Amino acid sequence: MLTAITEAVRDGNTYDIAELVQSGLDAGAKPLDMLKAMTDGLDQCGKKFESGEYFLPELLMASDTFTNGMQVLEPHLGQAALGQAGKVLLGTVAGDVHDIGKNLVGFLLKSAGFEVIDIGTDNSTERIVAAVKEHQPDVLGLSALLTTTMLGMGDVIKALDSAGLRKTKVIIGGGPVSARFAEQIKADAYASDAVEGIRKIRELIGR
Ligand code: B1M
Repeated sequence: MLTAITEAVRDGNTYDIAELVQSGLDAGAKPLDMLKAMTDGLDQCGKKFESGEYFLPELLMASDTFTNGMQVLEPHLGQAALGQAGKVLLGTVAGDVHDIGKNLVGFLLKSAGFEVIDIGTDNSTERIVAAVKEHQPDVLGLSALLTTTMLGMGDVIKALDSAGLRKTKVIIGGGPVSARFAEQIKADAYASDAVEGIRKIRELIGR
């Protein structure tokens, strides 16, 4: 059944995914295993895109399928008392519309009791700095999936420094970024996946 879920996301089967996820839940599958099966589908779709077997429409269909599946799965990922764990502002940097990883981090943070302010995708440095000023989050989480857009993360950190806003800690994540890159741009933390992201955010806040 997990394989069927992975294949449905990979092949952009937007129609059957909700039923597949519901059947998995009914059969007692663990929600986190189903989440992994869905993200594996996106990964496989990405590899096929890279090898030239799939094209942009297939990427879009896979992404829509993932979103449809999440609508069924999200309520089962658990919910702790909202806002008690801390406040996190999330967004992707300028030029980047990939939001599935960011959304996943957001889902898990909310489930763990964090207040999440999601400013969406393709945010200019100025917009991110203004949002930090307005919301005063404990942590700013930035996501980038392109080797070109990841450079915008460094710009955001420099701008936060200049505005005297580094009381807010910065964590970065996304396919092309790494712990080394985080160090280079002076981010406070890097996470390779959403679960590690939640752990690192907890460490940054010290709660
Ligand atoms: Co695009 N895309 N895409 N894409 N896409 C990639 C990223 C790519 C690797 C595909 C490939 O070539 N193999 C490639 C990037 C190459 C590069 O720069 N090195 C690529 C490209 C080239 C492009 C376009 C340029 C294609 C084109 O137009 N020719 C274009 C750019 C658009 C733009 O942003 N300006 C584009 C467009 C798209 C779609 C819109 C079609 C769609 C995105 C839809 C959406 O997000 N709403 C899409 C998709 C779906 C993908 C792939 C297939 C899947 C990405 C994904 O959602 N993965 C991707 C290939 C791949 O990644 N294998 C690909 C699942 C998600 C859960 O993983 O976001 O990495 P990810 O998040 C992970 C971790 O990175 C981490 O946690 C998550 C796991 O738990 N994480 C964080 C992420 N953010 C975090 C933040 C944290 C902590 C952890 O703290 C704050």
